[in-house]
Amino acid sequence: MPVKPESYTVLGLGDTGWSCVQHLVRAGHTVTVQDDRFDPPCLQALIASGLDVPIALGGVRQDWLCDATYTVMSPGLSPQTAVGRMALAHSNLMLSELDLFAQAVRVPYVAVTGTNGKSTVVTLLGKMLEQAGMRVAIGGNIGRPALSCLGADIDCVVLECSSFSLHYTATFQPKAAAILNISEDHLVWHGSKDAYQVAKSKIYAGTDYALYPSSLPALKQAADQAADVETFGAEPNAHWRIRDSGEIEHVGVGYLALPELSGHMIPEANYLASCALAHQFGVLPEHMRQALLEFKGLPHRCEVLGVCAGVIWVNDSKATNLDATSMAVRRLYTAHPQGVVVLIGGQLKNESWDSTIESWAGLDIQCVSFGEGAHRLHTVCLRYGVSCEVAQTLAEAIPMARVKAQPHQAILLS
Ligand code: UMA
Repeated sequence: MPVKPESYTVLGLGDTGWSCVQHLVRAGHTVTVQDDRFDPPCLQALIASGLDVPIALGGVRQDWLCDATYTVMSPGLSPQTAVGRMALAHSNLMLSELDLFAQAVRVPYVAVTGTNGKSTVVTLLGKMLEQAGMRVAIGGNIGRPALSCLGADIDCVVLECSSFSLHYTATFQPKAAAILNISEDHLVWHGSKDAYQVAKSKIYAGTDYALYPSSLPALKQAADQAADVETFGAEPNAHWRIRDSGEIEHVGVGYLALPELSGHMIPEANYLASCALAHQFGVLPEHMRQALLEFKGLPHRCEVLGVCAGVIWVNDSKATNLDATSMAVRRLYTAHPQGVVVLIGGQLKNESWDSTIESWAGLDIQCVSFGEGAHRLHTVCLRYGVSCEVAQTLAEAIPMARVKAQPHQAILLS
């Protein structure tokens, strides 16, 4: 069916904005693009493409916002910024890249969001669907714009959705949608935790199947928009849960014996969410099991690097927020109660580490802090009696951690 040409202005010329521009031009629409930076990342690609698309740089043009039927917002653009406020005030209709994807896609798609574990779940889910013989494209926040999943010879699309991109969606309707967890993150972008949760909950608008953690009943109302709603987690009433025996059960019935997994320390909730979503696509338990067996985890996400002098080294450097670090330490300490040395630091977000570090007090957990946040973390450790040494850099911190760790203990790079 031919598409009626419309006028769009795309805000932001990063990966997402550039992907939107190409998609809209290809579809025959009138497009302008603007970025308040003077040298946005995809400017050279746009120039080299020779596409006849007017560009405004170093600011945003009110007349272009008013003239366009649609403003497509890049995910990095917070509504709290001057550009975001201006777009809000002068746009006719605001859209996300996910809406353009939803309008163009011709195969079913599944959407996954959450503060932590999104990339792991979309990757594992993709592998389960592939085991079942489906041709799958994976995209979104994982590093490949959703629109780049179009056009390929595929049977379904799995999208990692950030709260940023969901915030601007208007017409996104996945076949199945999941929120994995919600903890404080991106509060500056959204303005408040409530606004963050509202943005995440938009994933359920228009979906057939909504999945949420049994530990977060506050999501029930949003999830109930879907015809079919399920929960996953450790709570006894969860539709998808893991029995003490290690077997995954679905609505009280044994479903899949979780195989012995190695090479990574992924939270079990991520397995449950992947199985629940794959089930919606008719994937059989044996295919899920095979995918689980072959899945080695993602690089730098609770990745077991190896054992050296009896000490196990785990790289979780992709942890982007305090909750992810806290979860990784908890899991590693459960597996290695002999003791854990945590390398923490780098640039800290504006979060309070107090309750996390306080929860390590009295346990065999020691820290080496490094980089910009090293002294702030050292102060918090002192406050709760957690041993902490300060290093200037990560390179300096690694041998310090090696000296602290005893055989059978673990070192976590967070
Ligand atoms: N920006 C400006 N002015 C503009 C437009 C953007 O200053 O006019 C800034 C933004 O504030 C931001 C940066 O440019 O700091 C990038 O923004 P963008 O929207 O152009 O980003 P893209 O290059 O399109 O990359 C985005 C995602 N980035 C963000 O959401 C910030 C990528 O996720 C994603 O992989 C990519 O689309 C493809 O889908 C990255 C990310 O950090 C990994 N995501 C956050 C996270 O995971 O925590 C949500």
